[in-house]
Amino acid sequence: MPIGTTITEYFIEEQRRIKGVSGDFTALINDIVIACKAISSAVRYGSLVGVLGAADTENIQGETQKKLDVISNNIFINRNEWAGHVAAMASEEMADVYHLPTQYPRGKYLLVFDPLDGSTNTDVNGPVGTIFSIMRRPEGATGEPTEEDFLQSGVRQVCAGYALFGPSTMMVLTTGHGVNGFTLDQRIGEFILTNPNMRLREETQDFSINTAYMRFWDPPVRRYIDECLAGKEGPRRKDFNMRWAGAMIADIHRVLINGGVFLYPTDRKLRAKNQEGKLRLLYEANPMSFVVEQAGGLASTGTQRIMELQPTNLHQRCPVIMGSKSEVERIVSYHLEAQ
Ligand code: AHM
Ligand code: MG
Repeated sequence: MPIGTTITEYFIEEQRRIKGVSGDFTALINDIVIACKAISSAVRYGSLVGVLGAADTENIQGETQKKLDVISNNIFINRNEWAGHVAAMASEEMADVYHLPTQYPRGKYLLVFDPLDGSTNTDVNGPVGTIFSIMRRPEGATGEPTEEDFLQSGVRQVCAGYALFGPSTMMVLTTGHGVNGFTLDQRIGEFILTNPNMRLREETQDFSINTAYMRFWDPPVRRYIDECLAGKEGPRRKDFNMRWAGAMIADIHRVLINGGVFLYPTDRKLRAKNQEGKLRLLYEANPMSFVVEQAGGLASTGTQRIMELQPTNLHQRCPVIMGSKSEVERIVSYHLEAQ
């Protein structure tokens, strides 16, 4: 049986189309792909290799880390620190910028990642994934990269994507020219292009939000969900479905395939803790926004385009509303009307 287009082949072809490139970017993607395969393997073997459960440590957000959070973070670091393509890295699991060991050359890219999004799902054999975003180090910056260098808005991302560890392992990514999905063929250990040029469906009746927080929501979010729940008898004149995997990566992947909207909005409870949202801007909201927008969707806080937010710190949070264009536009219009 012929092997389809591998992810390496895809990026080498892409590289050939751009004159005078060094190949650094293609090599970096290659290391990210290997890291995702290694994380996929650790996730897949679960209890058999003793990687489930808590790690007895907390991350910068005060969340108890899972063993797999720590393992995945280490895999991502080890795979990407040696080759000379990145200048520094940052992740959900590390308080500060990760500076490369002195023996390794510094490259021109900054890499941010959430090594295992939705990691509470590991204990129940639910879907989890890795999210990453690549930026260029600002022009003229010298010495070791600082936090400041990472504080770039999402529109400056060079590439972003995710690996989803579900019944099959997939990588979905964009370099700003559409979105492509690859499925890991476990028989040969290669990601094969299975979902070229992914586009978000316009017509939709799915929404994805944790309704346990309904009593804390702001009126525009409440209005949107109430109208969905009213179904055929309500102003939308159709019935909706609700889905919540508990891992943003799985919920947004479903939105990419089936259409719909994913919301993790700000609410009264989060604001009382001085949080603008739950999800983190640099390594969760921005990369997923880049993918969704490149597939023809929209990503907003309710009042602002996520990718235009100016980050002020590495672990900043923001409200997230993303998915099919018309649904996000509707929710944004409800926010504008409420102002
Ligand atoms: P994590 O990066 O620590 O796993 O947290 C992010 C996850 C998202 O994947 C998911 O959408 C959300 O947290 C679920 O939160 P909640 O438990 O409040 O529904
Ligand atoms: Mg996460």
